[in-house]
Amino acid sequence: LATPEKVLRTQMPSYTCQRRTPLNHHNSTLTDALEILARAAFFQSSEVRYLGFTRAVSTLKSLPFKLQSAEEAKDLPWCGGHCKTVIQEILEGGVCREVETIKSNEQYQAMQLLTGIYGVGVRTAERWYQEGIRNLNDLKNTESKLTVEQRTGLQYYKDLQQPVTREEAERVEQLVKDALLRFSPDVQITMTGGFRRGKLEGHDVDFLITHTNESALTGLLENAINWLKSKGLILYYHMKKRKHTSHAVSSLMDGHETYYTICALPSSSSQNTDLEVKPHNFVAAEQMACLKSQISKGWRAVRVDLVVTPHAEYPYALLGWTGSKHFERELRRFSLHEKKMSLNSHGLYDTEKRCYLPAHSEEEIFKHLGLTYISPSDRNA
Ligand code: DCP
Ligand code: MG
Repeated sequence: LATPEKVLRTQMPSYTCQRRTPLNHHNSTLTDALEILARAAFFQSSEVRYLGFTRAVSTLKSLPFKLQSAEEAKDLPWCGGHCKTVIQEILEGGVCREVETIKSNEQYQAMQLLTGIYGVGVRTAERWYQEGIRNLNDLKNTESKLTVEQRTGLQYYKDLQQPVTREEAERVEQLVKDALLRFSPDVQITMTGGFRRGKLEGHDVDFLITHTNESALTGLLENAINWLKSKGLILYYHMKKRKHTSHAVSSLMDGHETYYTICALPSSSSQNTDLEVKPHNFVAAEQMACLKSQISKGWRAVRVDLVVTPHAEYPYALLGWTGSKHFERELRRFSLHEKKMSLNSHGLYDTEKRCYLPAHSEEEIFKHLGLTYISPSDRNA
């Protein structure tokens, strides 16, 4: 007779967006190992292997109990083949040789370090590695070749490596609200990303900004950023307007304005430190020296992403920016393959009926897709 666990294993839906993935789960030894294999595949630009490992990780995170044997893994979606071997080795011997080899591999370690710098992607890190760059010190000699973004990433490296706590995220939220409400009292500001999913820390803080009156959004974020800058609270920013998308529902805004910033978050205990933070020149050569320590200045650098969305697209933007990345990827894959609908952060397009499906809430989007609603805290895939 099938045990309840066996039933759960054999009936686990294949798409991540069809099931709940809580923050805390029962198989972290396995997922930690598989995540290293996924990252190594990502560094090698092997999309297929990256997705294979990532899907196995997401399945194990959804499992409401601890997996006992590799035999059980064969019932689970995406946990066969290579993943099953890894699972077996770990469950039987505690470690996986392949994972241990990767962890001690020089190129893996260098890629991990270099891609950890703000503004450095896999291709840049790979090129640097081929040029002999192994650590931050090696980068000093090539400083003139770095982009402004990368130089800023180096400058605040230590601060940006340090996870942002929920308490810090809430203080960032207060700063962002102070700045925006100054220019528009009815603006709506929502913290998205990992913190909306209940994470206790993150690598940045993400916000979504909207207003029922679309014209109130014009220039709003720019004004708020300039105000924060005048207070010395912005160390760096760049703005990206997303390329024109056929999904845009709004007539005034053809893409979401996104500001990628690094803020100087004043320490909680110090008072009026915001006025003492000096304006920063990102390009000065001697700034490499700042790498040594960013601590005990009364503030820390925090990455903050700010996105403006027209009100009509807000539920789609909220769903798109809450993540996790893998949950989003699976939602889009499910929409297209199972429902012939194209989903992004602007809207949902039914390719058979040839129409956009408006929504007033995230719940309504799940309904359009014929999916059971999954709350943000269960989207930690
Ligand atoms: N996002 C996405 N695809 C991208 C970038 C972002 O789907 N290429 C969405 C999903 C992410 C969310 O935006 O969850 C926020 O992006 P982050 O990179 O900040 O991811 P998290 O907030 O989930 O992680 P962290 O807690 O480390 O910040
Ligand atoms: Mg985030």
